[in-house]
Amino acid sequence: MEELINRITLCTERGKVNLSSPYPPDMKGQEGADELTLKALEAGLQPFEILDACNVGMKRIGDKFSRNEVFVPELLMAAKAMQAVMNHLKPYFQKGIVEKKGKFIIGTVAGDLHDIGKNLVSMVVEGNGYDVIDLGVDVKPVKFLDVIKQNPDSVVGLSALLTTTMQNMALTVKEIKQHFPDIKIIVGGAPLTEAAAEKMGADAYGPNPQSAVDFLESLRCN
Ligand code: B1M
Repeated sequence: MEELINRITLCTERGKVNLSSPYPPDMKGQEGADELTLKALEAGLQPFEILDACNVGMKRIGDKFSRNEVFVPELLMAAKAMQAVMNHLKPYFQKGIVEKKGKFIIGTVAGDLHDIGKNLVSMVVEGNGYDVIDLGVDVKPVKFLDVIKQNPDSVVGLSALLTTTMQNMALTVKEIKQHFPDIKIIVGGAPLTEAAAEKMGADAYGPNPQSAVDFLESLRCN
């Protein structure tokens, strides 16, 4: 089991998508994130354990990027490998409940193209019985306002991965609260903190996908 986990971490870090992928050249002919995830699930590993393995790989490649040891193409390949893993995990996060508990609008804020974390939050929230309206990446405040207008009974989730786009997140929160003061907003993403979330006027900070579910559930109790 540990060997499988380590290989999934390595494939995510190195951007090894599947067996037929020629990248990276030194891993040509080896199984990739795609096949190893299937094997891990068959062996009984839990989807969240597999996800943790990928997050370790993403952290490693991110740290290398910070040290200028790799560049954007390597990050893109790592994201592709992680996507291959998520394709297999999606059904596990989505299966189950049929009756919808409420609506959740989510998007990565303007200027930010990172969507892996946001997609995970979408999957987990959907899997917990909510209707998810995923607006994608680089979502301008006006788009959020349009969709909230059509779905006034929703809760909103904002994701940001860049310290620079946290400013756009703050602006988005401000715009939403100005037009729809009763709409509840949860914000998340690597550069966020509880304090930053509070400062921008969000109702909650989510360090991980489960925290978004917990927030939604807490609103149902009130
Ligand atoms: Co970018 N990137 N990237 N990148 N990238 C980071 C974020 C960075 C930390 C790398 C680094 O320097 N070490 C750095 C940001 C530095 C900073 O701002 N402080 C960075 C940079 C600089 C950039 C570019 C500017 C690089 C360039 O072009 N020179 C550029 C910006 C593009 C843009 O957005 N305008 C860029 C581009 C890219 C790629 C496109 C190549 C690719 C993204 C592909 C994609 O998303 N489809 C990419 C990647 C892959 C990364 C790293 C390596 C991995 C991000 C990731 O997916 N993590 C990242 C380094 C790192 O994070 N260590 C990095 C895994 C994911 C599951 O985690 O998204 O944090 P995360 O989500 C978590 C939680 O945060 C939380 O739940 C998730 C699961 O636990 N969460 C929420 C997230 N949203 C939530 C919302 C919630 C609740 C919880 O409620 C609503």
